Amino acid sequence: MTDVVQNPDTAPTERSRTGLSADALRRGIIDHLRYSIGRPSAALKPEHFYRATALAVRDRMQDNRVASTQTSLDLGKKVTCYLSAEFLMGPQLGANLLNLGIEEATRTALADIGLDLDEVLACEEEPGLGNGGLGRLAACYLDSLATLERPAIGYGIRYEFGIFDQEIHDGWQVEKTDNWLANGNPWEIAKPDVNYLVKWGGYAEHYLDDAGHDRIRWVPGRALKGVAYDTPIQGYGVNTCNVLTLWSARAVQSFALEAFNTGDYYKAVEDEVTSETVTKVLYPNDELEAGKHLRLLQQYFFVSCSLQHVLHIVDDLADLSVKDLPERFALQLNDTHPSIGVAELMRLLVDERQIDWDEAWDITVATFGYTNHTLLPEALEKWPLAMFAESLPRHLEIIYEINRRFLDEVSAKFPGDDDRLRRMSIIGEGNGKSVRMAHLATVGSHAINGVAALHSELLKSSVLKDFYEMWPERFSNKTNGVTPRRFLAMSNPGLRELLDDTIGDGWLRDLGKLRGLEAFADEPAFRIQWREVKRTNKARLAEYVKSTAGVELNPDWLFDIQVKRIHEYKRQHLNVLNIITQYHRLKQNPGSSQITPRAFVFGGKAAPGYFLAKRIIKLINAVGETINNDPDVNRFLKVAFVPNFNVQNAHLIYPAADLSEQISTAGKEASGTGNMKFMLNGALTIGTLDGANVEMREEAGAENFFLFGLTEDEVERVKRDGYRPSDYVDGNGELAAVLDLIAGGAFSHGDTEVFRPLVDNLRFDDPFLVLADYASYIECQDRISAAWQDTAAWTRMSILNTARSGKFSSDRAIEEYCDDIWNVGPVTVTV
Ligand code: 26Q
Repeated sequence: MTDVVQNPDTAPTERSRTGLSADALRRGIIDHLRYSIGRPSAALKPEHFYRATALAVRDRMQDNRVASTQTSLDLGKKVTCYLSAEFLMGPQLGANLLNLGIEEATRTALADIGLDLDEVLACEEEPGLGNGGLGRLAACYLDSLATLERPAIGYGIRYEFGIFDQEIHDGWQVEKTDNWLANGNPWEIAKPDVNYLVKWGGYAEHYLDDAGHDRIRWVPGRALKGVAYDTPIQGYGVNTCNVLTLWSARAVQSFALEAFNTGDYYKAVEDEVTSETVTKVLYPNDELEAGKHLRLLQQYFFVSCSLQHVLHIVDDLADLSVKDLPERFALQLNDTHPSIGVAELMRLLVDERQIDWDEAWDITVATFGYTNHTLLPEALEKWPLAMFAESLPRHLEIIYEINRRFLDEVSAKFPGDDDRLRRMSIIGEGNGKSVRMAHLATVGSHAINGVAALHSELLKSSVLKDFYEMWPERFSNKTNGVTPRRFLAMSNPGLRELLDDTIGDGWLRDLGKLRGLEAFADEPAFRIQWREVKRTNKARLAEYVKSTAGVELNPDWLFDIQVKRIHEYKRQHLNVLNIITQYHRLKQNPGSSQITPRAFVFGGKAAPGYFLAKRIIKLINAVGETINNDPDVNRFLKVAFVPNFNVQNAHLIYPAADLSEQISTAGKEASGTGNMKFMLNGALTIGTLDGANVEMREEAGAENFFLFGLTEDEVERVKRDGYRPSDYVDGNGELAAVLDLIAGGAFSHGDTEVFRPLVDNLRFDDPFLVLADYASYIECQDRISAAWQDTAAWTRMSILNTARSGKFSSDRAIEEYCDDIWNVGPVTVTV
């Protein structure tokens, strides 16, 4: 007979490194406090408890991590490599607890030693290694790849300083360096033995090889070393744990040694200092090509390390040769930032492995895919030829050869069309020659995609039109998505619980299941619960806004939110024009109590050198100061600018919105992903027919979406016909009055200079048609104010928005990439 009553002294307990119970976690945390932190109890601070907890959680992913790589190698499965200059990961502890299924156990473990999980979570310094949408998309895609059990490696740059911290001083943005590594990073594991030499500079020379063939040899001038830092990427509810490998630049010892031997010790140290600047800081100019030498080096550096790593894996596997590369690895280019990879892979194959050009080219094209994220001409990467030649002379030769063969192909298909050759060339003429990275990425990839249906169509009809005509079969759309784990389950615990109770928890892995909510949209009792969740979230945000922006918001008001990078095309200033219009109406008609009370919340960083964007931030704060302190209006309107919008505070912001502002000029926002995060959390959208808004409206139903503004076709037509913003001012007294208020110093203590550049820009240029869309926007906002009065109807629309947001899961997006572009299937990992 088996003894079911075990002796407590000999009962097997879970190991403190791997056990998932509260008891094992508690022992794991205490163990790390003692052996990894190593301080006496009295000296332990909150960040030490965070660090010990993070290390204990990291331990619990290690077996999965090792087994995941082992399984895909053993089974010969294809691996996706996502090459991205940015990964905006956000805080890791909460996400890992959720994906491992140990949130409650960890809460209990910490409570047992007198700690509160929420306080521990708040200690994490987030890795802000990205500017905005593109970097956050990469992070959502890593979460989905792991959750869908697809073997994957994210490759990027370990910036020592991520996106700057934004402070607001006197209404102006002030940038502070982001020292995210100051207290160490418990999630990464340094792999000093995984390192590669990256050479640059020097010159390329011709020589005759042993067989008498003319070959080209690169004699580089300088070198540095890339060292791998690995972060585990745990899937939700599965054993799959992929990896994010970020490269950090180091000086090459042997180079330094030479200087040391000749007695130039200081020169050696200096070299070290300059080498390490390559991964020092993230460039904060999104959507504006900067053309900086160091940026090109950053791109080449991380791509070269990543490709060398991939080829190293191939070499290590007995049954593989580089010819199998397309069968075993998919290399995805997240925009053009890593597109030097096309030339680098050719160099590694042709120069370093003596593969014949044609075969190397077939391998390259079959392996690379390219995702475009922008149509804005000023954002398309172009490197001045002279700069390129100085840094990467051999790569330039390779690009010339790629271009020569490519243009031969174009000529064969379109004989005599010289204009087409000039348009398609990888080398751009005019205004000084340059290397056009979007052309290089397109020519070097078998699959090219845009990030929303409209954007993918515009790609084919505008910037990549000629390429589409050449290879129509290479083009497709992959509408962006966001991870429901982080952007619903983790950040909106109230809604998570309500969903679980109402439709079960299947939505976490299959977001389409949210459709089950539609059946409850008309139930009064459910609507009350829905509103309670939203109100709690609004109270939570109000508290945060009070403590960071000093503005008090009433959770019963309509929360109208626009958070995203500050950019003219995103039109935060159009939002401000509405606020001033409402202000003006109240001032004109002080007795009015008809107005719907609204809290306008903004957040977002401006590129430090973007003059107008910085003035838009100042304007928001100036208007806020005036309105918030005016007793005539502050009973109906409040304006708050949340400083330092990042992933951490985004967790508080999206769940608290009633209304999401997605008001870009049609045709300019490639997709948007914040729009999806708001919809998922039950906000209604006021938006143009731009980016993914088009598909969100299709899913939600036109009656549950507030549409305004010109369409992309109309925008183009208005511009073609000679847009005159002054016509719109002359034809609209309210608009004229609003612009006069700003220009006349109503929000700047009489100062008529500070906002002049903004107002003049709108009156005389207005490149993003703010004034053309003004009347339509105001009319739409008035409809929204009226709709808010019918609480039941509003709640119904809110429920239906969440219910119909399933398409916008990054799981759906990643499945499409896996099926149509990467050809990678799931791999079950057993531990
Ligand atoms: C380029 C050269 C030099 C320095 C910086 C840059 C740079 C850096 C970041 C250029 C662009 C970016 C980021 C672009 C970005 O975030 N684009 C957004 O991508 C999202 C994901 O697809 C879309 O949803 C947004 O519509 C798009 O604006």
